[in-house]
Amino acid sequence: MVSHSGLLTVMERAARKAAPRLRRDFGEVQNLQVSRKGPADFVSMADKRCEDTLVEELKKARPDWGFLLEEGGEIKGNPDKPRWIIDPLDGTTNFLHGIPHFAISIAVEEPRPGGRPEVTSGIVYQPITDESFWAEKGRGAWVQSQRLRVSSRRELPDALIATGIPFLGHGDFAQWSRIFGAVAPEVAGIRRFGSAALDLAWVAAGRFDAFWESDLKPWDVAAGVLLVREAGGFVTDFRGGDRAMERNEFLAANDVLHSKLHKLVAGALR
Ligand code: 2AM
Ligand code: CA
Repeated sequence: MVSHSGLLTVMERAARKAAPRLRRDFGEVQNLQVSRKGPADFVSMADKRCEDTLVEELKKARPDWGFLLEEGGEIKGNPDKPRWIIDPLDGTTNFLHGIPHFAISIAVEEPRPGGRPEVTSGIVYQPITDESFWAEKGRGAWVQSQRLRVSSRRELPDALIATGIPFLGHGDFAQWSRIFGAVAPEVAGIRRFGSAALDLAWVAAGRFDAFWESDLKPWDVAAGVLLVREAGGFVTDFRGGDRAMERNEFLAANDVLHSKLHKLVAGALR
């Protein structure tokens, strides 16, 4: 058993404050599926409303911190203080189609004088299952009060792997196809569930053995990457280097599978 820090309590409280409305809106989306215009505008409003609630709650607790928001962009705060990185609804396409697989992601990024800022706390909250995946740097990854560890599977034929597939002109189809072509024949299965934040949380929880995706945004991955690392996993770029954020390539797994996968992926991209 472990208890959160005060900061994590603030983050979880904000997510839980925004969640009931999101759940209600999700119920409404299911009714709107049949309307001619569909629920697209309604979903953008639900997304924005959720973000507004999160910002309001977090501002109350840390008035001088800035924000990086999926919907609202950047809100400057005191540059010497941390900032919040928020995705109010990761898995929007699922939400829009009435598929109950989406999450709120909140991360804290701390400035490092003379260096890259660093994510030190993160939460991925799934409003439908009421699961709260959280991590703090140096204090491990958890779901509610249960410690998370990445899976201990070591063999590719046992590994279930999550990915994100390029869509609607976004992303590099040729690159994704090459990686898929190299990985899929070697592993137990590939899944595309549509929320990068939950994919990473599920790698941390050992549900998925690995994850790869490129062309993500900081708010999709800020909390999830910390979760995987604090659960004992590796997150790198596709060449196995430590520039996942800069190259916008994410390969996450336990140490053994990570080294096997990164060889396959690097081979495919040669
Ligand atoms: P979003 O749900 O917040 O938009 C999955 O591939 C990741 O890509 C998700 O984290 C998702 O974040 C993002 N994404 C953005 N637009 C997408 C789309 N049209 N289809 C699938 N994923 C999308
Ligand atoms: Ca997102």
